[in-house]
Amino acid sequence: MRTQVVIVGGGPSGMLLGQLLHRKGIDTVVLERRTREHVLSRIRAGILEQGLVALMGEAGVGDRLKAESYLHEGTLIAHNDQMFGINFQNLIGQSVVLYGQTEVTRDLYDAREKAGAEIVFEAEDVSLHDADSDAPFVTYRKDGEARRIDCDFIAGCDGFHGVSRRSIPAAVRTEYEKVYPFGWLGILSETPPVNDELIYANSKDGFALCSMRNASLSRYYVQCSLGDDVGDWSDTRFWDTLRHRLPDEVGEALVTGPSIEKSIAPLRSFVSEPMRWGRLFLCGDAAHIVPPTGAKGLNTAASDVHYLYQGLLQFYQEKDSEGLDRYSEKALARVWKAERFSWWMTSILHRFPDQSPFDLRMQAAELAFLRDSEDAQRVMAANYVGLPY
Ligand code: RFL
Ligand code: PHB
Repeated sequence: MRTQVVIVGGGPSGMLLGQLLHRKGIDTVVLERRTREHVLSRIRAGILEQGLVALMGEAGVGDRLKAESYLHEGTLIAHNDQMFGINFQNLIGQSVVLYGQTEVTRDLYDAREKAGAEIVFEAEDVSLHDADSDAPFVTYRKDGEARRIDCDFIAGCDGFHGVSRRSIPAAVRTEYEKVYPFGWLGILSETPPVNDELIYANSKDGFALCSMRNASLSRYYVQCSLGDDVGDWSDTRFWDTLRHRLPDEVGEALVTGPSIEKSIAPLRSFVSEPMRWGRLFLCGDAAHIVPPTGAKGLNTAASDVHYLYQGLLQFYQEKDSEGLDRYSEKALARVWKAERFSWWMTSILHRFPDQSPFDLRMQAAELAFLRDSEDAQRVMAANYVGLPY
């Protein structure tokens, strides 16, 4: 079998790229290791930048997002018992929207199915071959049967644990990594959110985040120890910990209930350079990871997709490879800024095991400066709503 672009990974980046290309008549096959149900059971990002919203519109899947997403004009930041707001709309005239990654992916699956474009779920042993030649191909197994797809290009959209990045010879890659000494425990509960806006809280016992999915579905996170297991965290322990880390007035307003999902994610900053090797292009978590504190993971995956989509269009429509040749450079320039912002948000909002009294004062001064300086708030707002593509 032959196609123009093989997309490895049917997460949000692979599906968005596939849909954008399909609308321009460029043929793709998506190979996804898991089932559709499994991918849609993963609860991840919630905040979308306008760039991603616009791309969803361009991919023809913007209607439900437009109707059901929630506009967030700002955010709240708490430090111990004090809380202040940052209004992105007033500061820079832009906002973000809240629409879960699960819904983004569901809309893209539905659109691909409607278009009749090919997606192979439960594709096993996906291997990339001759990606640095003019004739790359991908092999995999489906229902025990070996299959091969020849193609022009391979898009590696298979996440941090995927096969694509590892197909680039180690001598070609440079990896940058920072592993944080804590994780996030997240729960989903069918309770009304404690506030209309998100609350990022730095308390003496650690970080907490109040987020949501809709008026009756809340998403909350607390900083936890690296060795913690979900089984260590009863719902009661979670709610007590969360309430304790929020300013009193917020904690008192918190409505608790049974969790319907509970998971732990380690926090990591990671970048692998370059993002292109021959005819293989990496997108999203396959090439980089950010700690979720800045809500940048999914949004940075989307900007990669934008650059790769533009490069492929230029190649197929104008026979010009300039966009593809510059893909890695353009994507990485934006990736590193998202890495910096996510690292900064993480460093000012969490408690670190080895923090000295001096470090704590630095954190307090950063937060006081952010509270008091409109210039500092404008910088934060520009990064949070998303830097231009
Ligand atoms: P994904 O979503 O990981 O999708 C990759 C897909 O590739 C498949 N796959 C393979 N398919 C074929 N062959 C193989 N060998 C394969 N190996 C893997 C996988 O099954 C999967 O379906 O990457 P993508 O598309 O780049 O999207 C990136 C986003 O998912 C990610 O940046 C964010 O979700 C990060 N992230 C969060 N970001 C936020 O902004 N806010 C959050 O609250 C947030 N929480 C999270 C997160 C990431 C997590 N991970 C990766 C464990 C919580 C977690 C737990
Ligand atoms: C979420 O709603 O899951 C969420 C929101 C903001 C973040 C991280 C996660 O920074």
